[in-house]
Amino acid sequence: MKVAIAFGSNLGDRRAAIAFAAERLSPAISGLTLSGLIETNPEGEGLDTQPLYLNGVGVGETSLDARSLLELLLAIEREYGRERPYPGAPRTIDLDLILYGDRVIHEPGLSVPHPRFRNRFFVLGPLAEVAPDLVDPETGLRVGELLRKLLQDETR
Ligand code: PH2
Ligand code: MG
Ligand code: MG
Repeated sequence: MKVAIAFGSNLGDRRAAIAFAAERLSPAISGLTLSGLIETNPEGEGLDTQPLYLNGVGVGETSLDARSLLELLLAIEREYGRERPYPGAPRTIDLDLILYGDRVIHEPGLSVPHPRFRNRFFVLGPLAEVAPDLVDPETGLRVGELLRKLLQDETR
C-alpha cells in the first residue's frame, strides 16, 4: 500500500529527530522518499508561543496494515524519547499517518485520511512536492489540487 507520513519536530535538534525517524521507518517502507523540510509557525489553539516547527512528509510502499504502521510510528516516537505532558505540548518528534492508500478508516486512535491534513500547509506543501498525484479518497481530489485550494482559501 502506498502511504504518506508527516514528520514534525519543534523541540531539541529537529533535523536529527526527523532523520532518526526516517531511518527507523525505512525497513518498513520501501522506496521511502522524504520531502524537503520546511520551517513553519505552530498552528493550533494557544500554540502560537511555541518554538517553530520543522516539518516534512515521507511517502513509500508498505506491506504493514494500517494499525501496525500506526503502532510502529508510536514506537519510534517512544524510542526517541517523546514525552506527552499535555495535548499540543512541544515535541521532539511527531509522526502522523496521513494517507494509507485509498483506504478510509476512522476508528478510535486511527484515522486516515488524517482529519486535518487538507487544512495544513505544513503537510500539504511537502506532500505535494513528493506525491502531487496521490488521491485523497474522501474528496477524490489530488494532493496538488488540495494544496491549490488551501492556498486560494488563505489568500482570499
Ligand atoms: N503539529 C501539531 C499542531 N500544530 N504546527 C506546525 N506548524 N507543525 C506541526 O507539525 C504541528 C503544528 C499537532 O501535531
Ligand atoms: Mg501531529
Ligand atoms: Mg501525532
